[in-house]
Amino acid sequence: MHRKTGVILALDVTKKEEALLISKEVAGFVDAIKIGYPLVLGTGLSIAKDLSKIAPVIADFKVADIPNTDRLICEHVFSAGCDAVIVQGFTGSDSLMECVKTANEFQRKVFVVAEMSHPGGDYFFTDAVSKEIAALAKKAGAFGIVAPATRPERVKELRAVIGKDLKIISPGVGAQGGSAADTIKAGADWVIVGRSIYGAKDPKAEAEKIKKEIEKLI
Ligand code: 3DU
Repeated sequence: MHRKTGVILALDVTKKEEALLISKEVAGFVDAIKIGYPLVLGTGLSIAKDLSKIAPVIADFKVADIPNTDRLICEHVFSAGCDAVIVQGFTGSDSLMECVKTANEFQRKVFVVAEMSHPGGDYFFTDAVSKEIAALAKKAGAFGIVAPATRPERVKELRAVIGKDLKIISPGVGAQGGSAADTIKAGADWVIVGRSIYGAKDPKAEAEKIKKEIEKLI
């Protein structure tokens, strides 16, 4: 996954045709496509292989189980063609390390949710917890963390915890109120954008607009 545009498409549509159409349209303006339960439950995990021909695919399953189950999930995700998986860190170091170990075996990547972007997202993910999860992600050898674009100040603080080695991907831009430019300025490597792009009349124009908003900052 290389940063060219700084934009990741969150593809939460549920029909295969729509998913492929939008992905092909915006392909030049995003660096990866994030898929999750809505699309995979709607179409099946085989959609990952189709999309991986267009852009690297990140599987947002927020994996949160015991190490053995986590490993089984990650093996399926990577075998299906996904370049990275998003997992929870609150399960503890053994679960997290099993995800990273599995990713390394497949030469793929793990992102760890450090804090969520919705209004209730900092209720359990308090300052201390988020920072501890971010530190754990670093210790476990994750590729990066997920931090909220709706709270750029938290992106900045979490960047200070992980340093420069780990990447930050940030959901919450657009529909949830976050600004792409402010999020990148706060230290995120990529913004994750869903509804503002796939729900737009012209997804390509919207993706291009966000790419242009941050191109001088990356
Ligand atoms: O709000 P949007 O439509 O731009 O989509 C944001 C995506 O990122 C969506 O797939 C959601 O499930 C995911 N996400 C968050 O919004 C917030 C998080 O903390 C983690 C993932």
